[in-house]
Amino acid sequence: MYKPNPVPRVAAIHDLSGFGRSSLTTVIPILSTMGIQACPVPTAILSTHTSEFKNYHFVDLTDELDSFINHWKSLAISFDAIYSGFLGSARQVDTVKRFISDFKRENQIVVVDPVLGDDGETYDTITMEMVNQMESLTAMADVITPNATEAALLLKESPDLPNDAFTSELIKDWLVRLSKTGPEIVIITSIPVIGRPKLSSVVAYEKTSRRFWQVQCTYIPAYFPGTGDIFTSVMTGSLLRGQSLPIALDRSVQFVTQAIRASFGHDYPRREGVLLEAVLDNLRAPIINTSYELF
Ligand code: PXL
Repeated sequence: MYKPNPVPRVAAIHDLSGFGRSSLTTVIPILSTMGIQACPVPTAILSTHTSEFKNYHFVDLTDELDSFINHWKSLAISFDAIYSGFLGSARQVDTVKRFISDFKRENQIVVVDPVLGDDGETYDTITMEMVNQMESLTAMADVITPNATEAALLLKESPDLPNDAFTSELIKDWLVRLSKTGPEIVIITSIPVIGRPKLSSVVAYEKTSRRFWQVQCTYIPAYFPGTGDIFTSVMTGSLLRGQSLPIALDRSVQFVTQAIRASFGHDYPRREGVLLEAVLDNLRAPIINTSYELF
C-alpha cells in the first residue's frame, strides 16, 4: 500500500558550491524552511559557483552518482518530488534520467530547472553537448523553469534577442513549444516587458487547461547569481504544499524580489548572492497580496 511521507521529501539533484549562495546552499534551507525534507544528490562540488569567480575548484561527481543512487534504491526510498538543477557533465544527464525512471511513482512532481546560462550567454562549464542533452531531460519533467536565455537555448532560438522581441505572441509560442516536448507546466523567468524597462515578468503555461499566467515584478538593475535556484526551490516547495500554479508563481516571485531588495542596499560583491538568511523566515508567512494575471 502507498504510504505518504509524514513530511514531503524531495530528491535535490544539484551541485554543492561552498561559497556564493547558489544551488544546494539555497535549495536545502528554502525547502527545510517550507517544511520539506531535502535529500541532496550532489552532482559536483565546487569551491564557489562559476559566475564571476575565477580559478574555482570543480570536482565532477559523475562517476560517483551510480553507487549513490544504487544505495538509495536498495533502501527503497520514496520521493514526493525529484528536483534537478545544475549538472556537472553531459553524461550526468543520463544519470538523472535513470534516477527519474528508477524513483518514479504516483503522486510525484518532477521539476527540472535546465541551468544553462543567463543574460544571453551560457555559464562557464556549460557545453553545447549539455544544452542538447538537457532537452531530453526536460522531456521527462512535469515542471520546467528556464529563464529567457535557457528557453531560447532549448528551442534553438537566439539567446540574446533584444528586449523588444519579447511580444506576447513570441512568449506564448515559446511556452507552447517547450510544453510539446513533455512537461505539463512550463515557466519562463526573467522576461523583459516591452516599453516598461523597470519591469520584468515570469510567465507560465499549463498544458492540460491551456491557460497562460503572468506575474510582473520590478526589475532591479543588479545581477545576483543563484536567484534562479531560489525561484525554482520556492516553486517546488509551494507546489508540493498543494498551492495552485498562479499562487506558487506569486509566492516565488515575491520571495526572490524580497531577497534582492534586502540585498541591493548593502554594498558587497554581488557574486556572493542575495542575503538569503535575512529573508528566509518570510517563507513561513501567509501570502497576502497576489498579483498574478491570465496572460
Ligand atoms: O545558479 C546556477 C548555478 C548553479 N551551480 C553553479 C553555477 C551556477 C550559476 O552560475 O555556477 C556551479
